[in-house]
Amino acid sequence: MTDFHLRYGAEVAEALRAGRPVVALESTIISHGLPRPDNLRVARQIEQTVRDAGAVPATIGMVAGDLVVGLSDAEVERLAGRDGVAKLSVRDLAVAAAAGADGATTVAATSAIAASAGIKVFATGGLGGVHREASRTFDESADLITLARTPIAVVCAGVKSILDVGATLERLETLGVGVVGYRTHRFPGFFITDAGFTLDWSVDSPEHAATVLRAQREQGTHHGALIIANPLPEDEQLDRALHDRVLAEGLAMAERDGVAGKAVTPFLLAHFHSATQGRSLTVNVRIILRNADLAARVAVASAA
Ligand code: PSU
Ligand code: MN
Repeated sequence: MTDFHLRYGAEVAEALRAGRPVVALESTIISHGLPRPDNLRVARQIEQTVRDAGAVPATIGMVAGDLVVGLSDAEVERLAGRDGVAKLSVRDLAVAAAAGADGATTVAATSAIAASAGIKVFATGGLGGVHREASRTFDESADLITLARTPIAVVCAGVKSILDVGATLERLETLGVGVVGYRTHRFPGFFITDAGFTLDWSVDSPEHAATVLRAQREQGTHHGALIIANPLPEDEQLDRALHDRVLAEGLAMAERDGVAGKAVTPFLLAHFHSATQGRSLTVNVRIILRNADLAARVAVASAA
């Protein structure tokens, strides 16, 4: 018999025991969201950014069937460098463990694992959401339903503009997931500073965000996530015309090639990175590092 482990990195285990601030990080952006070899360099930069802001990074993923909260540098390198790393949403975790697989966790899987490990804050790039044409394809990311039942703060740059942003916001409302803008009332569209939708609420500091999290816990309304939407400054976003052209092209290619299911998001991201000659990659990296920094500050404020 094999037994199925959930392992903690030593530093993360110690930080959790001591009540020090910890930030969960996902691994799908490393294995499926960013091209090699930049992905490994970026994964390390994300962790360093969290450290620089005073928190401990806990990158989550699966190595040979073991779920690891706080991958070592060698384990991050393994998930970044190999072919055949599976993209794992929540439903895949047990099956992949039984197969002894290597896998990268999505927002859904990472938040579920992080919350059960007692981690309160998670940084990512952008959430999954409702795809365009979802009324026909039913393609809605499991990120949404999972966030509805997972108590964690997720710092992100909204959802990617490849999705139906309005429908995603409607679903988050239905599912009872809190959404606040960070110093803005405009919901960001990942590569784009403003996706064209207004938010009811905003927070203006990490301490303010930490106060919301504490209020959720004290009210007992913390069964779902709090999304902290952190837009890129306007002068750092992807050029709008370039963005719109590449997106239209990518959607047409995905349709033509019959790309479906969990392959859709990686396909469109890879198309962006090649069709913009790396400009979307630069923007993508800035998004993740800014989110890692803010998440660490929220974790520090929450632990204080
Ligand atoms: N956003 C990014 N890059 C990514 C993803 C989101 O900027 O790689 C990944 C996240 O892991 C997210 C997943 O949870 O895509 C959503 O995939 P799907 O649409 O198949 O649920
Ligand atoms: Mn999907």
